[in-house]
Amino acid sequence: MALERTLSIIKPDAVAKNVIGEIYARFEKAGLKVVAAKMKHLSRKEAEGFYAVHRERPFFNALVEFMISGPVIIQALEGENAVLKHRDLMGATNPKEAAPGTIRADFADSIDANAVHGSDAADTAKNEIAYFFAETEVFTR
Ligand code: RTP
Ligand code: MG
Repeated sequence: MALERTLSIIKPDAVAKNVIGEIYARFEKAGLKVVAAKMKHLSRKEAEGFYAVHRERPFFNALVEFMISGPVIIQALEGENAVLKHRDLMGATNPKEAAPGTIRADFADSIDANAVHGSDAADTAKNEIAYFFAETEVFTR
């Protein structure tokens, strides 16, 4: 299995709960390395652009409002099978359906405020990493 990268966001609810370190520890224990990272308060335009694929969905406006409600921590993670590994750590989109021990089961309150984002495939990961990071801001480790 080749090394892969994925884009991860610790959403405003989890930043507000002060569990950034606990979430990073889960990445590290699973063998995922942080190869890029920044804290940012997204503009409406940035959030709308990032979630453009969902713009026709009924939850789009609520999603954008939530993502700009406070600062987020954005990182690129690298490891074997990183996209799937990261999604396994996150758990199901709705925390009520997330498996015990997953980030969303432990830290998320609702399907809207669900603690984390993760890319859903290798090709979307590439685009999402480029959306937030210049090539010089992503490091080989
Ligand atoms: P994410 O993109 O944030 O990692 O989450 P995901 O892949 O698990 O879920 P996705 O289908 O991509 O949806 C993006 C975010 O929109 C919100 N959502 N709300 N009310 C709803 O039915 C609904 N469905 C999705 C969630 O906050 C989800 O993370
Ligand atoms: Mg998604």
